[in-house]
Formats: sequence, structure tokens, C-alpha cells
Amino acid sequence: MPLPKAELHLHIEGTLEPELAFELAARNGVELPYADTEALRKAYLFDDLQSFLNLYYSLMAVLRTEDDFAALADAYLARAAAQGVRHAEIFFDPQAHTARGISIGTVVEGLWRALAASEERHGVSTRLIMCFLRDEPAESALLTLEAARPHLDRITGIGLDSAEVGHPPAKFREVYEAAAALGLRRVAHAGEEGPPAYITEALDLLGVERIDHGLRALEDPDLVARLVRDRVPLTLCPLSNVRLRAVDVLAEHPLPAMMDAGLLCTVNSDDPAYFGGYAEDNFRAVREALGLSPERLRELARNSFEAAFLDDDEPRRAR
Ligand code: ES4
Ligand code: ZN
Repeated sequence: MPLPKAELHLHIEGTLEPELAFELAARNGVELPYADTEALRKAYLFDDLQSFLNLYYSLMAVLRTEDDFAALADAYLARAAAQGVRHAEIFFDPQAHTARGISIGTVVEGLWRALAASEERHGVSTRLIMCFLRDEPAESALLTLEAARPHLDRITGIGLDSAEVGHPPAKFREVYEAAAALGLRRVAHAGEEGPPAYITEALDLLGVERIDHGLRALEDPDLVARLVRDRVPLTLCPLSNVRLRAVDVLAEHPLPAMMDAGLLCTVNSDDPAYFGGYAEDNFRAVREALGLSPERLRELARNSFEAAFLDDDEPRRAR
């Protein structure tokens, strides 16, 4: 039986399996530039974050209706449940959809339909986290936050994703301030491909409560001391790091060294349809490649619940 765990770093658009992509393409009359699911899977070979993102954004063309978003999220939640996930905090990229003429309401309400049924159907509690694309202007993020206002009862927090290098956290200071004023929780991708200074900046300027990835934290001892002292969770994604070549091979992943340093690490799946595995697949991979002991694996599962936004049920938002 897989360990019960919380999934804290999961892009719902990154759960689009080739089979569902073709099914939605047929339903919506969208032409995919691949002969079949086999050919599409062969395209899942990446050199870096940008080459992955190009495919990830182009495949979103098949997602058009509330039903599509509900089907995507329900398929993910079923797979997550089978892998021991009891709680999932799910990222979505509204700008990737509004840019192609799909309203944020279609996205949020479609996802919400699957999330609202999830405890009963799959035994998985959920939260929704809206991510801003950091390679788009800050002004676009502010407009997106504004457009999300009617749906904020569905949304627990905000995040920051897409191409990291050249788009430091400082660029989004204003939008994070506005989100905080709305009572939203804050996370951000930092230190995936970008330098440890981006992690420090996300803490100092954006007020984030968790760091997504944080893979490069060990390069800065002062930062490590701070992350340990403040128990700032890191949502690591080992299979993602290998597929996007942030680490050469899994056996060289810094996870054991990070845990030894006292960092609050969690293991997550990022974009499981693209990177070769869901939550338990990532746990199994680190167990096998890094020889993590049963105690270490239990620590990772325990950390995932400590790092989760499970304490946000009290009415606290002035909206
Ligand atoms: C992402 Cl792995 C990763 N990094 C940054 N942005 C993303 N969006 C979806 N997956
Ligand atoms: Zn990610």
C-alpha cells in the first residue's frame, strides 16, 4: 500500500495524458499535429524547461469547455487516490487559457466541479492555487487576479510558474501584495532553473509560505539556515528534475542532502503525464535511486501534511 500523502506541487494541465488529449481533441474538433497517442508520447522528450513548456502550452488547445476541465481534474484525482494521495493542492494557469479565448470562469468552475465531488468520489480533499505566468508582464497577472475576483471562494492561493530565468520574483511584488490583501495564500516556483537568490527574493518580496522546487537552495548556506529555522516547506519534484535535466540522473538528486540539512522537503509530481509518474511513482523512484530508508519516506509523507494549506477553513477573507 502506498503511504498516505498530500500532493502540493501539481499542475492540472500537466496531467493531460495523450489518451485524454486525443479524446478531447475529437470532441472539440481540434486538430493535433500528431498521428496518434504513440507519436505524441514520443514528443515527450525534453532538453530543458522551455522545450517542455512549448508542448505543454500547445496541447492545452484541446481544453475548451467546463466539461473538459472537469474531466481533466477528475481523471487526475482518480489516479492520485490510487497512489495514496489524500489531499491535493492543484495549480492551474488561467492566462494559458484566457490567452486562447477561454474565460477564467470556464476554467475555475469546470475544475471546481471535479474538486467539489472529490472527497466523496475519491477520498481526496483539495485546494485550488492559481498560478501566474512569470514570462508574461506583471500587468497581465494583475488583470488575471481582478478577473478571478468572482471565483475567489474557490481559490485558496496564488503561485508563480513558467519560464523562471530572467523573470525574478521582484517583478510580481505588487500582485502578491494585492493577493495577500484578499486573504490568498502565497507560493512561488523558485530555484528550479533559477539561482538561490530567487528563493530569497520570493520569501522577502512576495511573502511566500512555501517554495515550489527550491532545488538549488543548497548552493546558499545562509538561505538553507533560514529555510530550516523558519521551517519553510520545499515542494520538490524528482522525476520532473530528471526529465527537464535540472539533475543528470536521479541518483544524483540533492534530496537526501537537503533532508540531512534539516530542510522541510516534500516529494511531488509536477506534470505527471509528461514526466513519467504520479505521486507514488515519485516516492518509489527516490526510494529506489536514492536508497531512502522507510523512516525518511515516512518523514516526507508527514512533511506533506505539515506543509499543506489544511488550516484555511476559518472565515478569514475580507471579500
Ligand atoms: C512547470 Cl516544471 C514547471 N516549471 C515551471 N512552470 C511550470 N508550469 C508547468 N510545469
Ligand atoms: Zn511546477
